[in-house]
Amino acid sequence: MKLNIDQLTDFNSNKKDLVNNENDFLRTEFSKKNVSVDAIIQKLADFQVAIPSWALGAGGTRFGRFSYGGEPASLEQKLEDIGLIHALTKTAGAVSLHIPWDIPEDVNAIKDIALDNGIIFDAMNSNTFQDQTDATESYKFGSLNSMNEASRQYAIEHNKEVIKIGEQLGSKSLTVWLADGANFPGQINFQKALLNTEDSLKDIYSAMPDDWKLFIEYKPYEPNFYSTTIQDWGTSFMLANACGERAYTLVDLGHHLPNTNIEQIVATLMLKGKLGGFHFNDSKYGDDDLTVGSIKPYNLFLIFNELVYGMEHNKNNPYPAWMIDASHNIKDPLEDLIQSLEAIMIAYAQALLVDRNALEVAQLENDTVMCQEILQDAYRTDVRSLIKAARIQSNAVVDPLLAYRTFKIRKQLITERGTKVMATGL
Ligand code: PSV
Ligand code: MN
Ligand code: MN
Repeated sequence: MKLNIDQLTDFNSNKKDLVNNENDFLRTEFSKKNVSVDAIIQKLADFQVAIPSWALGAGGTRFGRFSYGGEPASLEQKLEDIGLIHALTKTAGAVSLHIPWDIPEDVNAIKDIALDNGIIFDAMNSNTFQDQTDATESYKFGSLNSMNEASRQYAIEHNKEVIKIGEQLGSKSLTVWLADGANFPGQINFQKALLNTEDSLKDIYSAMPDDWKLFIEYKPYEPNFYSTTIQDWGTSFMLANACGERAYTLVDLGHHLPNTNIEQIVATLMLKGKLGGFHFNDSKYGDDDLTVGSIKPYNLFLIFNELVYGMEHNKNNPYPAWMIDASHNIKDPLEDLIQSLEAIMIAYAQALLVDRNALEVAQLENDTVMCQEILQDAYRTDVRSLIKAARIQSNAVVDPLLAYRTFKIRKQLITERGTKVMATGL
């Protein structure tokens, strides 16, 4: 199904004045602090986040999956679903594919659907964390870190294959996340595992076209519960440096031990020009992949505060590749993604509102109280009217969730597709 522009425009009519009035108040308040609300609205309108192909069906846990109905059964349908979210929000103009879950059968047809929906192909994801039915080598005891030369080579070749598919689609980056590690002490030799990983990544890096980037994702545990070879940002950073200039660290918000200061990791990586990719989600305990902003919104704001600072000051850092890496087993996946996009935009808008000149003065004067006040002044501002204004500017709808429900999109998808469970994915 596809939404037409008239439907969307009708939905916005009579909301424009209200949004404008709300923003007039913010305009006056923040101009006193030399913060331009209109420049912020433009930045919000430009912001695009990739949707991963695996987030469009109801997620599962190892205890089961509950289908939502109307879920996409093919890559074509997944792109159509992203197209719907993008039409409503104008913030989801990219897809991140997982190979082999989403190998395009007809590359040109897939490119046409993406183009038609205003979607570009962001980072490609390789999958060496599970054996496929036709696999001739196993990843049971590791992939790029494996002591088994044949498994290692098989995983390297898979990544090179992913690059080739990505090239055909117009992607410009590869994300490597490895489940490689050990479940028990003594199971692997840490040093050899790390060296193998480094050699394998260098091999993959050398197979990338010159205008491609490599993103190396880290994660402290799961599925291995004793050790993970790329367990933290330091290991990822070291490997990225070993690979070369176009290799970067990827931060996934769920890939930290509780209470880790993620905003400081962001600042450090951006200072060194090595923050390449970013996966949004939220968590209470581990890699919970919950809706962005559902648990720790202040933390998300503090992280965005560093991202905004880095984007303004660290010109050596590339513009990060943003992706939502969240999926849940009880929510409508499209509503979940709309909520995540909303939370991302809110945190971004609040971070853009920070009075950076005043903050610098307060920091120089060691006025700790004022430093906190300045950050919280931005965090406590209701920025939803700025996001609505950005949406009006880019022909999205002011309230995407309400529109999704009003247009009865899920019901229409169920009528079109039935109650099928998604073909591939988590
Ligand atoms: C692993 O937990 C991860 O965060 C990686 O980004 C994967 O690509 C994704 O989730 C899906 O398994
Ligand atoms: Mn991730
Ligand atoms: Mn994860």
